[in-house]
Amino acid sequence: MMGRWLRRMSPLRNLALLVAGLKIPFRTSKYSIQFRFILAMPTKRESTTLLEPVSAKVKPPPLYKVMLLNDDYTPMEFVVHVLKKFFGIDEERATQIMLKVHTEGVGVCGIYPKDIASTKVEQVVDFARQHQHPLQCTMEEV
Ligand code: TYC
Repeated sequence: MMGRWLRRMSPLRNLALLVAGLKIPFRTSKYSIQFRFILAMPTKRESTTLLEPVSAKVKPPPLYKVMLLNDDYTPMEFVVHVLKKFFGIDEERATQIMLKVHTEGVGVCGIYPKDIASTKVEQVVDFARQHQHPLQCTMEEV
């Protein structure tokens, strides 16, 4: 009996709650409306969930190291040029990395988010092929 009355009154009740939540400041000529949170007992027809807990677990994006591989044909000067042009490395550091690759077989040029790393790999391989060098560049998650 009371439940049916409450349900029938529901739109009115919601309006009353909304008006109760309005705030009209005195000193301005124009009205501004602010909505406050209203704690209300939900009726049967309304959703009972007002606020849901939100998961705040946000992982940083995975990083990838971009590497050069050694081969017997690509000129040393070309590798140094690639390191300077695509990875912003200065001459001295580029020479060190090139020699590391030459002696150890592999060396890291930089560490980037996935899409940047794959763009670097593509740019280096394209550039090497344009100059007919077999230089290999690859990436691997850190
Ligand atoms: N090994 C090459 C040479 O002797 C030089 C080289 C260095 C090639 C690094 C590739 O990633 C490389 N000319």
